[in-house]
Amino acid sequence: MANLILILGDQLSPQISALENANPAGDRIVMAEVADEAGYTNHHKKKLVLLFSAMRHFAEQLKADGWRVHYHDFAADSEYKSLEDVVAGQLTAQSCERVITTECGEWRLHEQISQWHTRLGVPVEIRPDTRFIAGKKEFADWAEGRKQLRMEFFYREMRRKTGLLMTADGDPEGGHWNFDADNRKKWTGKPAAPAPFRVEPDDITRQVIELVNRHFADHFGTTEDFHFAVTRKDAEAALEHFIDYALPCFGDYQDAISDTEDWLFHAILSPYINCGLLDPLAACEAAAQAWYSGRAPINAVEGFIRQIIGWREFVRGIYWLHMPDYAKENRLGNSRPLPWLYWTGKTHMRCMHKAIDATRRNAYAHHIQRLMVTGNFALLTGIKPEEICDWYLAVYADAYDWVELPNVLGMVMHADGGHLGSKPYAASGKYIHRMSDHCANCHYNVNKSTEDDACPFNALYWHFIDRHRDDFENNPRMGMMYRNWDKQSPDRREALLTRAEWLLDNVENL
Ligand code: FAD
Ligand code: DLZ
Repeated sequence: MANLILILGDQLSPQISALENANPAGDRIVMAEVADEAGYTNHHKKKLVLLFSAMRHFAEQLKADGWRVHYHDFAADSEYKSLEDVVAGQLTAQSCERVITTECGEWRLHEQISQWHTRLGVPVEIRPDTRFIAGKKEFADWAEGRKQLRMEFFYREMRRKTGLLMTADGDPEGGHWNFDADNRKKWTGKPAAPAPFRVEPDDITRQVIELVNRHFADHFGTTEDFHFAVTRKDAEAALEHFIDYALPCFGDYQDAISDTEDWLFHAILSPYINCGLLDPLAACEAAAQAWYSGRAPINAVEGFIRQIIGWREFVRGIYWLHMPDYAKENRLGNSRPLPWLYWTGKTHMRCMHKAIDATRRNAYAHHIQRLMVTGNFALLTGIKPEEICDWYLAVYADAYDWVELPNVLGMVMHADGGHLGSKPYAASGKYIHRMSDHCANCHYNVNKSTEDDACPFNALYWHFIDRHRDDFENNPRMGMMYRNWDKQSPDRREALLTRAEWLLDNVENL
């Protein structure tokens, strides 16, 4: 029986479960660039180039390895608009009797594929995505009966399961599970941040850049200076580059923000890990090896591994545990539309401008920019979760619903009531000042709160605290904030709230 094997744009791994036990001589692989997937959000142009080029390279590799591959190139006037259209067309053309695929990462597409057996009239086998360390059921079993789900405890399970940074006696290497306390240094320019890994576009990538510039001209961002890896070999070289040049300082400066450096000591591996070019476990094993051989300190290596087998696995677990209702959560009752400045970066707030401008140029901003700058601003100004989620889904090369949604709706917006953090990550300008050198170059003064030139984050922070008293006053981790707020004089509180109201009324012109 010949099978039609569908490989999605974020499943570019020869180990993908859909290919297990497949027969290169009889089965047919389908991969497709289609308008529905390229257009369900305003994907950054570099994300489109990355995916289409990586898909094309992967298809070429499969063919070279002896597979029969039907690859559907994007064409604006194609009659095949959706993955279903392409699969239906190939079922007829190839007289295959069954579709095999690996579970996809988005509820939207998952719902569609779940209906295919009736819509297409053939059996559709959906296999688990074994690139993740914890299966969906495993996470649900772990979550079952727990009053609160905390990443840290889940992470320890994942350490035990993988054996990463574990001693033979079953203890964490270095005597602690977590070295985060060492990971909060401000970066003052030294040591110099390494140049990011670069791959110059080959013929395939250049063709895709042309295609994206022609057909997706109105999408966010730019294709200029595209230098992402688009093959497994180059993604593995990017991992080596990170281990050699950035990992040693990754921990120390993990929370730092720079006015001049876009990438600092971050891995810049999420675009590859998420689309299948790089195996997450292999990345962790390479980092662990760097510690065992004395090439990187434990706070860096543990921090990196925690991001992948802890946070990354945890957010995926939360997504599948709570979808589809999760996407509709708005526990803080936000109603503000997304300010246009998120698309233009036109604002005098230096940190916001820099984070959005880097996002526009690179389809990348590091975690603290996403969380404490653009995220913090969205939280404090009360932007509708669905609108800020759609922005994050569009603008980053690593964005897929399963990972973006819990990070934004949960971690940033606290709209799910706190699955991703026991308190919101709300912060005033002081935090940004402590972790970055933006404020010295900013139009606003971070040391002021109520004046016309005061940093907007300051008054907005207190407005957030004040308006959400009912939500957070009894949260043990927020009590101090409320005591600090209540200690201020009525005149001072009034002035802060008046300034914040003005900022909220003028949010488009800050
Ligand atoms: P590093 O900082 O070097 O971290 C190493 C790796 O850890 C990353 O490559 C990534 O695979 C993993 N990782 C770290 N933090 C997280 C996390 N919170 N969730 C999942 N994986 C994590 N990550 C995405 O992959 N896609 C997204 O769409 C996405 N959206 C985000 C939105 C917001 C508001 C926030 C606060 C975070 C988001 N993240 C997302 C998590 C994180 O910011 C990115 O994974 C990270 O910035 C990617 O860059 P890097 O490879 O240099 O990561
Ligand atoms: C994100 C994306 C884009 C932009 N284009 C395609 C595509 O043309 N074909 C495809 O198979 N996948 C694409 N993807 C990824 C999917 O939209 C979807 O996000 C993931 O497959 C979910 O796991």
